[in-house]
Amino acid sequence: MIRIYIKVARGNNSGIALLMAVFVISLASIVVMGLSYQSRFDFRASRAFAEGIQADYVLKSGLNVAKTLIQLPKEPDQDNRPVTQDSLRDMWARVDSLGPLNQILSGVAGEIRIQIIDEDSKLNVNNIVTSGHAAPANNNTNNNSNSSTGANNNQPQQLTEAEFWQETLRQIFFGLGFEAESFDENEFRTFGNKAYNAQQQVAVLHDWIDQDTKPADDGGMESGKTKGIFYNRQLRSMSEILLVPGITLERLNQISPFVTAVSSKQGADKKLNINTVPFEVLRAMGVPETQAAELVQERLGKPITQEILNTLAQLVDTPNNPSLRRLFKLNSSNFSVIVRVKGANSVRWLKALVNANGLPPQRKTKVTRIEFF
Ligand SMILES: [Ca+2]
Repeated sequence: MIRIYIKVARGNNSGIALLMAVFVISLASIVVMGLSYQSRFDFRASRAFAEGIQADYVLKSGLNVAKTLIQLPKEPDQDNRPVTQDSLRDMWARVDSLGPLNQILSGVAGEIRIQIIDEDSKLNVNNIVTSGHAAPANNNTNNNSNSSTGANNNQPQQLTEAEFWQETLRQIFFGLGFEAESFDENEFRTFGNKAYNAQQQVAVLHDWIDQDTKPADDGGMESGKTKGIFYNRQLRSMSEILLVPGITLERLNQISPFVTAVSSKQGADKKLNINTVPFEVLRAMGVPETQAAELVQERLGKPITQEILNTLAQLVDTPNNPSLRRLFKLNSSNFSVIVRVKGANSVRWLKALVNANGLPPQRKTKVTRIEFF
């Protein structure tokens, strides 16, 4: 038995050599595969890096194109009369509908798109607070609840501008169907996982912005317990609105076509541009539906002028609201610019706030905020 065993063992020597050869070849293959993976990875990393550098420059070029579009003189109206107002007929408003802009910014790998949004077409949420202070404690509850119907008040009390904007914001939230909601505490949707109804949401926004630390009228919730949650200053961007209790990501998306957040330091203007303001905001401001629809239709052909605005104000001004003439203007001074570059491996974004001063062709623009994504 022993002899047989040795024989078998001796006979296996050549087998070991074969096994060794297979092992060495496998090892070499693994090393080669590893090296080729590493080199492919390095190649991709360097390509992504180069693309990133290029994209940054293209994004900045896109921003310059956008600034030029905002400064461009306007096309004459349908009666061939000169136009100075900023309206949705302008090139800046239509640039997104043209599709990718690779013809303008040629020689770039990837697809470039630009979108310019007039921030002065929207209600600036900072308007709901009087110059950073708490609103005067007027007994205006009756006026507020009746202002949408505008009836049954013998002596209508004139709303302050801040109160008027509070009521407008309430109407916008109400129109979007804001109701009180509670979310599961593991969802982390907003502070306290509670969303508020239209009236309370406006009060909580007021709490966040106003300088005092007392709860605002009509459902505010600021107290000693909420220290650090309310910044007690003006909101500076739409992303910042997410910090306000009750505002979930979904609600932010819902309000962003109608609401903006530009602080006084960033050049905020309380007035809205009547040539770009959305139908929904006109309605929330108390403009009757028929007039709002006519206005939106008419301004497509020729922009609203001061003369038309004065006539409109005579038609729709109500005694307890500040005059429409004081709330509207004909040009815009704040524009959001969004530039997107879609490369082979990545998509890069730029979002900027551009402040425009003066009327074209002498208009000057200045970037007051810039973010890269
Ligand atoms: Ca406060």
